[in-house]
Amino acid sequence: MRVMLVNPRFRLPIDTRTTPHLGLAYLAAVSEERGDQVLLFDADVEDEPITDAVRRFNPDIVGITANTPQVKSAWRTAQAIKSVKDVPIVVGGPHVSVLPAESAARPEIDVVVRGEGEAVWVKLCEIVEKAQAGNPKFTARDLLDPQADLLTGLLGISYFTTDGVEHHNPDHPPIADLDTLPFPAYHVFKMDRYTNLQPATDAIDGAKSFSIMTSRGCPYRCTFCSQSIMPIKWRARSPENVLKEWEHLVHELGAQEIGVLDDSANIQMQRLEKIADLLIENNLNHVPWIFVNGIRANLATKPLLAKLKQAGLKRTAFGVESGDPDILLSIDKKIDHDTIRQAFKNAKEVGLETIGFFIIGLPGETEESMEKTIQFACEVDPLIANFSMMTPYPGTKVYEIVKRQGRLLLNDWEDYVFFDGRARYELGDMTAELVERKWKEAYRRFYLRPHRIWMTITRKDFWINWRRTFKVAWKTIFPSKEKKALRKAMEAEAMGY
Ligand code: B12
Ligand code: SF4
Repeated sequence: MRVMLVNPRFRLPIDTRTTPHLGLAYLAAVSEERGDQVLLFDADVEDEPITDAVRRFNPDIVGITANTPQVKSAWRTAQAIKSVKDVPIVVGGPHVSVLPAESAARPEIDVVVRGEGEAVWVKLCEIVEKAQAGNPKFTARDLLDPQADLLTGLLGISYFTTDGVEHHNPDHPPIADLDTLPFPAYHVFKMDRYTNLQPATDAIDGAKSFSIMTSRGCPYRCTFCSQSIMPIKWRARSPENVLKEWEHLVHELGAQEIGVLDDSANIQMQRLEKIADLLIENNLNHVPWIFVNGIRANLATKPLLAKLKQAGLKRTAFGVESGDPDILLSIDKKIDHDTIRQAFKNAKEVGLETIGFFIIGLPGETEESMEKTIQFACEVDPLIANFSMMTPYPGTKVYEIVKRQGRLLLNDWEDYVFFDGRARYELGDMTAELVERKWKEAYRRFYLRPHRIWMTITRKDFWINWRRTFKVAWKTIFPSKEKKALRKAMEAEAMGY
């Protein structure tokens, strides 16, 4: 079968790096395992309009991914595809998993896949393939025909049959053994068009960077986090399976740096230690790698971090979120400030670079609590402090709180990005003015301390990358009207197909 997988165009309103989509890389891999021919269309790096690609490739099924700010672009992309061919169009990803009916109800979308996608995608392709074999004129409408009843038994999907009836089949069980998955199919991407994931190495832009996920899910449920996409049960790949992919990335794909994307990689410390041992034993520790997301601070012991450093780990992040003990308690992070202090201390003592993730504007915040967050950031003093303004994503507890008691200031999914310097909601005495002021202040006060300025300008990365750093800093602290213009440009481009 000819399978087309699409990452719809969505550029962040800052000059960010682009990276191949890992979820689509997995879907491409399971499709190839089935024997399908795969065309990966990443609109962020393609030159041709998607309509040309559809005409040329003539897909039998199309899968589009969508997180929240991307979902409207996914719909526009689906419309463009349908204007060329009435092929079954399937959407998946974090946003549609939480709000499946919204997308399933759209005429240009045929099926929504909720949650982890590989197993459901394979079964759906089998259904479409079988139906097409029996009917050479098969279209998307035939897939949704209530008489044909093709989709009833498939778990994990939502759709509307052509008689207008809404269907939400029960969830598909999570993949029990992640080692059974093939490695992500990076060869279907135009790899030379991606810049690196994060500047993990001093080579910066142009370094061959790959992502890896060694575990899926997270057993915690912080009130602000969109974890609903993955099952609550944390599942891990075996260290041996991780090693095999690591070898593949370094020896066959020439990885110069690796970003580990796990939500909580260190839930089982022994497993991580074993991975580190294997990387050392197999001489893979010369390739620097980073934890892109936070690892749990309560499980970041000094011996573990020292072993990881020896295995090539260059930088680790910790989700701190708030400097205020009551706020920290209220977001169910299940951690305290002394544990976080200790984790930063451990990381620095073994020579790791650190990133701290902080949130300004959590429900219940006051000027004092935000002040404590800024002070705590300065105290633990990571190499990189990332302050986000609280964005209530659908499916999170914060979203429910804001909807019930607050005033949501966002009315377009495309506004659900972090970088535009505008508060997303007001709640009680917490005004947008206060959140925006403290957010800007957080960046200014953290980065404009004399020792930080000195530290920044004496780093090699800074001088290699100084234009971009200034641009991002300028836009962060002094946001412009750029985002609106960017959205208009994107829409205009999409309408022109
Ligand atoms: C790496 C990452 C990034 C990277 C790269 C994103 C990318 N293109 O992959 C960067 C740094 C660019 C990024 C940016 C953002 N991210 Co991000 N990111 C992640 C992270 C940590 C890992 C993504 C990943 O590779 N997952 C592993 C793969 C296997 O899972 P997956 O991509 O979800 O795909 C699976 C399923 O979703 C499903 N699926 C997905 N698509 C499709 C399509 C079809 C057809 C089917 C059948 C199935 C299917 O099947 C896949 C395989 O199981 C996730 C957290 C997480 N654990 O997923 C957050 C996450 C996806 N990001 C999130 C957010 C909010 C953002 C930003 C909006 C933040 C911002 N800056 O404003 C931006 C948006 C950027 C953009 N242009 O769209 C949220 C999304 C919430 C939401 N409701 O949309 C997440 C879930 C984090 C969180 N816990 O809150 N992100
Ligand atoms: S913030 Fe981190 S620890 Fe909390 S639920 Fe999300 S991934 Fe898990």
